[in-house]
Amino acid sequence: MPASGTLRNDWSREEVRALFDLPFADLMFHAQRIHRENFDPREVQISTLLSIKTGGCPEDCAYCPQSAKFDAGVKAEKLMALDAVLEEARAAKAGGASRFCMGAAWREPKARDMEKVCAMIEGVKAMGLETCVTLGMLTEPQTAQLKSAGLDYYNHNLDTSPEFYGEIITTRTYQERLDTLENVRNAGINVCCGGIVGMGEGREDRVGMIVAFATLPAHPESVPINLLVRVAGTPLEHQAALDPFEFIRTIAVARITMPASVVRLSAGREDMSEETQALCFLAGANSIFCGPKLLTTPNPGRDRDMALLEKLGMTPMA
Ligand code: SAM
Ligand code: DTB
Ligand code: SF4
Repeated sequence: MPASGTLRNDWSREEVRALFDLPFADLMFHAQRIHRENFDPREVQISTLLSIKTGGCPEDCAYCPQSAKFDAGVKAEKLMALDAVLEEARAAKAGGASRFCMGAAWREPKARDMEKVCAMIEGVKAMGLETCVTLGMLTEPQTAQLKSAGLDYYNHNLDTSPEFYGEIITTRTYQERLDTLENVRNAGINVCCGGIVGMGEGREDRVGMIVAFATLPAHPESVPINLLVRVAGTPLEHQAALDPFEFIRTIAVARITMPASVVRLSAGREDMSEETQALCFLAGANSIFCGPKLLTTPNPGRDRDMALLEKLGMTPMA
């Protein structure tokens, strides 16, 4: 086992596989020890999501209800107006969120989109919220522009292992994702990079996905682990449900390999028992999306989440 507190980005597949293979109690014990050395286990960071540009996306990500290639009943909309975005951000802040994440169903933003999104970032930041956006692929000048607008985090997921990736997305390469992540990192913006489990990948793909995050030149500051939301009309609609213990193991291995990163128990909580969510927190997850909607799909509402946190003696991170 690695010395605790040490950040390593030379994780091998064998090491990560061995973590996944540990007896559950040993894996949880190890994850909790690392978690407690780096964080207060009672605290959970709260982010709120808003889809600022919904649907009509040219990409073919098999999980996504916003792709124009499938009919998941999501209506394509234009980029939201600044005022409406700021109103949502104010409500998120009042609801206890510390970060406001704005998502757009784009392959990449155009110049005029960039100006509008930068105004949104400036407005949200002025309210005292941390800002995060996810807009697809970015060039170096675009990352610089976002940085000057005051962007704190950029979300761009690798989604799965390099080997399984081609089964899920054909319109954008793994390397293009890595290039965007490098541009974001070089601009001095915090990186939020995670993936999805439960898409029909095997244990070895979950190993490969964690290795991909943990061997980036620097660990992402934020690592969202999404459980596939099986949306009718997408190719993954009938995917078999993943065993919750496999999801919890993925969280624990993310925590152990990236000790200082905030690991987000991201999409999929609507279909998860409170007990599974509690085990995810014990495994080292310390962030959630709060609010009744993710981008287009339902999420437990604020009241249910606050009741769960209360039962567990957990509190929102300032
Ligand atoms: N269009 C941009 C992009 O993909 O880079 C940003 C928005 S995209 C919706 C953000 C992330 O949401 C995806 O990378 C994926 O990991 C996650 N996501 C989308 N649909 C999902 C689903 N049905 N279940 C779980 N996660 C999902
Ligand atoms: C991430 O990893 N998960 C969030 C956020 N980054 C943008 C999105 C989840 C979307 C779930 C499907 C939907 O609501 O459309
Ligand atoms: Fe488009 Fe992002 Fe959905 Fe892929 S995940 S189809 S890029 S909105």
